[in-house]
This record gives sequence, C-alpha cells and structure tokens, in this order.
Amino acid sequence: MGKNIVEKIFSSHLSYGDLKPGNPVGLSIDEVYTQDATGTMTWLQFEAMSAGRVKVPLAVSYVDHNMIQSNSMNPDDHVFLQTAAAKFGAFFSKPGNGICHQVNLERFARPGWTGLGTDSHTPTNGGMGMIAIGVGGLDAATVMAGSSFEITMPSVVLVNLTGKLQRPYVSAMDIILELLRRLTVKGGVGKIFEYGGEGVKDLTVTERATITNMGAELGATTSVFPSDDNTRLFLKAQKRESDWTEIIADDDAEYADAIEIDLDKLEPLVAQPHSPDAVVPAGELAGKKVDQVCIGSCTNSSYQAMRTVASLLKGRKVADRVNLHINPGSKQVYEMIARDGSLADMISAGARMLESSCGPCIGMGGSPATGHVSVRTYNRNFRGRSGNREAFVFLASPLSAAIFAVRGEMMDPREAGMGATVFDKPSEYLIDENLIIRPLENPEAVKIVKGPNIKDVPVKEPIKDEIRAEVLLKLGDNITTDDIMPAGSAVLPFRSNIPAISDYVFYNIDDTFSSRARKAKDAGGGIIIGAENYGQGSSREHAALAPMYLGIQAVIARSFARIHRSNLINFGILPLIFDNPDDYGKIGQGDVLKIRDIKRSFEGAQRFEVEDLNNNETVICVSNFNEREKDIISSGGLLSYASRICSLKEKDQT
Ligand code: MIC
Ligand code: SF4
Repeated sequence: MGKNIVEKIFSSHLSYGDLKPGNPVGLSIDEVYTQDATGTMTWLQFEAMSAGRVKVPLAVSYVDHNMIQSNSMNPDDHVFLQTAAAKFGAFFSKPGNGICHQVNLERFARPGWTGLGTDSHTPTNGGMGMIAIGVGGLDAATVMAGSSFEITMPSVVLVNLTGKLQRPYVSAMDIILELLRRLTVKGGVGKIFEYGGEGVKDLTVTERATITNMGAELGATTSVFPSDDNTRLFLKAQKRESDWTEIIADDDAEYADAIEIDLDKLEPLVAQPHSPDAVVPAGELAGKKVDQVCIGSCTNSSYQAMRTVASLLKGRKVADRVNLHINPGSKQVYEMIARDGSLADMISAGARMLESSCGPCIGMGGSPATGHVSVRTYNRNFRGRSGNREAFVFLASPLSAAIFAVRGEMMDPREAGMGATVFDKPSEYLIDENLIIRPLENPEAVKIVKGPNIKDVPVKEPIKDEIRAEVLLKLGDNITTDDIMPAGSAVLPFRSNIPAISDYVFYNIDDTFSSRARKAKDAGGGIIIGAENYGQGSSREHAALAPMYLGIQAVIARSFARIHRSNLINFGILPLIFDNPDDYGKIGQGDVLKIRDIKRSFEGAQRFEVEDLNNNETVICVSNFNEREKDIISSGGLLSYASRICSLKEKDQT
C-alpha cells in the first residue's frame, strides 16, 4: 500500500510506536524553535534540566512578540534569550529580524523535516513540506534535552484542491477561511490536513504557508503540502536549493477522509467577530464601515503579500476614517519592499509602517478604538485579543483588506473596480543574515544574564490521592488560551515571572478570579469547568502554569484542545472529560467537588468518581492518559518527571 506525505515523514522519523491513529508514537525531531513570549520559560526549563547543549540538529530562538521596550522587562528578556542561545547552542534571531514562522520558512525550514515550535502557528512550515507542530515550552525543552517527541497519532485528511484561484481577488487566505467556514474551530482536532490535487501547483510556498499557518485555527495538529518544483524554486531563490527534496504522496496513498475545494468557485471571504470560523462572503458585508486595517502577521506578511498590497495602494490614499497598519513579516521582506519601491507606495498611501514583529496581532500596540471595526489579515479575532474587548475584529485576505482601507468600507473586492497586480514569484530573494547569530563554538565563558523580572519556574508537588476543591469558574464552549491567560502589552512582559502574571488569569472574564483562587489554594485548591474545545488557540503554557501556581488541581470539560491538554498534564493539572456530556449541567460554579482514589483510577479504567458535595450528585469523568502522561501527572508535572528520568539515566551510567 502506498504512503501519504504524513506517513512518509513520520515513518522516517519514528523512534517508537505504530502509526495507527490514536496510538502514542515517538518521533525524532530535526528542528526546535522558540519565540520570546514562550521562549523565556522554555529556556529556563531547559536550563533546569541541566542537559548541557541542545541535542537536536537545529535550534533557533526568535524574538518577535515582546518588542515594545517601554521599560526594562522586555529588553531584559531579549538579553536572557541571546545569552541562553549562545550558552546552549541555538541560533539567535535578533529583534527586528522578523516573525519566527516567516523567517523560519525563509531561512531554515526543509522539506521532509520534523520541527517543533513553542507557538501554535509553527505549522506554517508545512507550506515547505515539513511536519511542523506547535507545542508548549516544556515539551520543546524536553526534546532539546534529548527525548523523542511523543504524540498521539492523528488521522490524515486529504484536502483536494481542484481548479485554479481567480486571482488576484481570491487568494490563499480564502482557501483556509473556506475550510474554517465548513469545519469550524474544532473541526481539525486530532487531524493532520494534507493538501493535494491540481490546485496545489498554482500555489507558491508562501501562499501554502498562509494555509498551513491558519490550519491551527481548525484545531489541527498540523497541515502539510507536497514538496514539488515550486518548493525547489523557492529554496533556489533563497539560495538553498540543496535543502530541497521531493515529497509527494504515492498514487495509491490512503486517507481517513477527504475534502474537496474547487478553487474556480471560491469567492473572497471574511471572518466576523469574534471567531475565525464565523466566515461569510465579503459581499454580504458590503457597506460596513471600517475604521482600522492591519496587514501582516505570520499568516500574511510575505514579500508576495506585501507587493500585492502595495500594487493596490500605489497612487491611492487610505480613506479618511481608516488607520492602516502594515507589518512586513521579516527583515528580508522589509528590505526587499524598500528596495523595489513598494514601501514608498505604502507610505504615500498613508500606511503606518510597523517593525517586523507580531505587533497588533497580539495586542502589542495598534489596539482599535472602542466600538471600532478593525479588518486584519491575521489568524485570530478572539474578543479582546486586539487589546480592546469593545472592538470588532474581522479577518480577510491582504488584497481585500487593502481595498477596504482605501474605500473605508467592506465590499466584494471583485466589484471595487480597482486593479492589483499578480506577481511572479521572485527568482531571487535578498539574503543578508546579519541579524541571525550563529551558535558559539566555545560557549564555556558565556554567562546567562537574567534581569530582575525573570523568576524561577514553579514546580508542583506530586498529585494527591484525593482532591477536594471548589469550582472557581464554570465556562462555555471554545474557551481560548487568550481567555485563560490574556496577552497584550500590559501582561506579556510578565511571561518570565509566573507569580506576577498569575494575577491576570481569566482577568477578562472575571477579574476576581486570581484573588479567589489564591484564597482557595489554602483550602485545597480550585477546579475549573469547561465545555467543548477547552483551551483552543495558542500554545502558551502560561495558561496552565499560572493556574497551577494559583492552586488549580483539575479542569473538567467536554473536550480539550490538543496543545492545552498537554500543557495541563505537563504542569500536573488533571484534565478530565465528562463521561456523559450532559453531566456538565449538574455542576455549578461555587460547588465543592471531591475526587477520590485518584491513583487507583489512574491505574485502572481511568474512570473518576466526582462527587458534588453541594447537591450530592456523583458524576463519572474519564481520562485517556497514556503511560507517559500518567507518569508525568503522578510526578507533579513534566519538569519533575524529566529530572527523575535524567537522574535514573545518570545512575544507570555509573
Ligand atoms: C498567539 O498567536 O496567540 C501567540 C501569541 O503567538 C501564541 C504564543 C504565545 O502566547 O506566546 C501562540 O499562537 O501559540
Ligand atoms: Fe505572532 Fe500573531 Fe503569528 Fe501569534 S499569530 S505568532 S502573535 S503574528
């Protein structure tokens, strides 16, 4: 039987397990990368493991999120990251070099490789034919310390692209918005989307990367495109053709499921507030006034995207009511648009040019005004993520967004009567790696520098046999990690300081949460109740680490998002699932729950009796931990588990 692309890459990296969906499998990893907002914890954890230099072939530490330097905290983190990279053997991409996923695609990603990144949009690299997965920092640190990466084998779904995009008004962004419209933000849980069909040939590597990037919004483990001649030409233009290998699915490859998208029929789409799956045709929103437009982010900030936008803006002006922000994705892109004149066209049109960083995407500047409508080419429009809960964020393609910026309102871009140019992919990119610092050969003399805001990583004690704790919060479906642990310019600088960042847990939902949790901690801790897809969105482990610090013992939900579930386990918090989803209705906020015989339930059928002491109801909750996950939870989290494994290995060697 033939193999699909996922099976080919997984089997060439398999260290244990059998590639049947649902089985735990171990993979060897070629590259691990971190970004600053999750990276400080990752590198502190790596340091705590005393593992010496990184054991993976390539590690890269990027700085792209916490770029605003309004006090000592962010720049101190940058210095810590640069010195840690030098000490531990990672490349360091300096602030200004660009958004991790865009730079990684340009300079490091390789077809056929496996990669992990401490950011949920790591699957961007799937545009290069790489299996790239977003993980929590502690998982990344453990792999850099020499472990295989363990994952539950996802099922592989073929997305068959037929026809040809109606350029320039319909673009890669519309393909992924169409999938979100059909499948919703939980439609990809437990799946990898593999793209195939005639339509693939029509897409450049950076367009493919737009699609795999936003596959994260489907909840998918990752997404991947074939590595074909377009991939070779991209790598050649990046002066690294020797990194190319062809990776295509065998003709008789099998898939768990298949979806077809006819590109000929696709139309320009827009996601409405406050979820990336609230997708409608742009034409349905015609006449809706727009106050802000933001073009960029790891989803749509390539040279191709920027040139298309510039060609539309050339000779035109931004509408009086609109503020237009543009952040090119990397130094390479920025320098190229500066040299070819596109930057001048943007500035002349009235764009506010931002540095190459995440910027407004994560509320680091560029927040919209109260009640305002912001159209962004980004990937997430969760309420409050822009920095203003009373703003309305829509998501659209770069060209649609540029048209809205000029018109001051939404419309079907095909009816705007504005020409934009479709560019051939460049045959040569501008290569200058002066902002990428290579690992040092002799790192002995390097001293890791930690500013006063960088605090130790808290560690949890091993799990007790009984939990008796109050339900501190009961929530609905699709709670995001932005809801649990908000980002934005006020909170992000505390990413290296868990005691301080804990004050903000659930802050936008209930600003009394952290003080209530601190009180409950002394009385045995707290429990959170969620519904479907709890913890969707980012990979930030702070959404588990800070609740753990506040004494949260368990989260009970109808279902969990993959990365967040792993992060809860990694920090010793029990993620339990209602055996009967209707039992969600039996537990109320403020109730005190008792979970008994935890250790026995672990070892047995993983069924837990959860007694509600307020109404004397007992509900059954289940877990589906594999052996390693059980061990991690019992040890009090991955850090204690990994240290135990390291010391056992050392004993074996003596
Ligand atoms: C995001 O887009 O939400 C982030 C900020 O990039 C996160 C990582 C983080 O919280 O630091 C992600 O996507 O994983
Ligand atoms: Fe940065 Fe936004 Fe991409 Fe996250 S989604 S990595 S915040 S640009």
